[in-house]
Amino acid sequence: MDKARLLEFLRQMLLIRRFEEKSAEMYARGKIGGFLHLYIGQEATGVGVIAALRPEDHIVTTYREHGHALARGLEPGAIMAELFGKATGVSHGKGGSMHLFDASKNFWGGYAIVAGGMPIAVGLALAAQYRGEARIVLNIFGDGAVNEGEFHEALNLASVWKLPVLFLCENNLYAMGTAIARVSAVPEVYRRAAAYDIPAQRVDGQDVEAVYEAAQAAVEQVRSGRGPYLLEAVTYRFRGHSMADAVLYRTREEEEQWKARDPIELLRRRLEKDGQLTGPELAALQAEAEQVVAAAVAFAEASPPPPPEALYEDVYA
Ligand SMILES: Cc1ncc(C[n+]2csc(CCOP(=O)(O)OP(=O)(O)O)c2C)c(N)n1
Ligand SMILES: [Mg+2]
Repeated sequence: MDKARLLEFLRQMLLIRRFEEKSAEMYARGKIGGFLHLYIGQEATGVGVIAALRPEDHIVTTYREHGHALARGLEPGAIMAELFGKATGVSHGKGGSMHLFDASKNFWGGYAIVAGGMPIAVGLALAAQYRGEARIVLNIFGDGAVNEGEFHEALNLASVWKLPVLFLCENNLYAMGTAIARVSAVPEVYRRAAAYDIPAQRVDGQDVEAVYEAAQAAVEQVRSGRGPYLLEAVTYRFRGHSMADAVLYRTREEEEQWKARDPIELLRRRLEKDGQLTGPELAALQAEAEQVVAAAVAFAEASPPPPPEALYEDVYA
């Protein structure tokens, strides 16, 4: 894979990591209200898959979506302002962390209901097929979604109608405090696709190159009109489910094992070993992430809250 692409992956992952660390800090300082679910540890998954899309493709995702939004190119300042509940936020300050939205980027949110985005993704795919558009839909969900009725309804309908959906399960092994193996008879999510005659693959979600390559193949299949595909990326969230989670349901040893496979470190080491990344280049990327996030916070701080009359705006369309 060429150096420019790998450096771009590193740049995006560093930005997401810094954005999330700063979000945690802003939450602790009372600047961000409501829920806050961090993407730290899972960066390679979103970055690798979203890089395989075209701008006209749709994305429907979950509440753990800051990284997806950044990888899609939503404005970092407008995302941070949304977390702060400000009028300049991507959802005008009325969505918050779980409801990032940008129609100009075909980024249709941010769903707080587990599996709730799946039927909507299938609907967007049906619209694209009906209108003869070449675009596809990326639908991102967690391992917690796979025992919801909507998962099965969405996969079945997408397969019956050969709809252009790439289902991406970010399997981080836990749904809140519940380990997937405790609640799923078939904990390998990709195997479930066979029940709906959907081709599927499992990929190492910590390896951005592997994710990108798997996503490219999956996207090609979906775009060709042969119907949906299910990609399962096995990954790990390094922090709690949300900021309110003391993480009492897994061992510190398990966490350390996964942190040894930090997606950013894996890519950094690979690039350095191949002589494709120098110390000053890395420092420049880190400084850029720091600067972009600092500017995003300054923008969010300086922005006004939505005025009271905005309560009645954007309610019905
Ligand atoms: C239908 C529904 N049931 C329960 C919840 C409460 N809830 C919020 S997040 C979550 C866990 C989902 O885990 P997963 O899909 O694996 O995503 P992750 O948080 O690991 O990214 C649950 C049960 C919800 N939001 N929606
Ligand atoms: Mg999960």
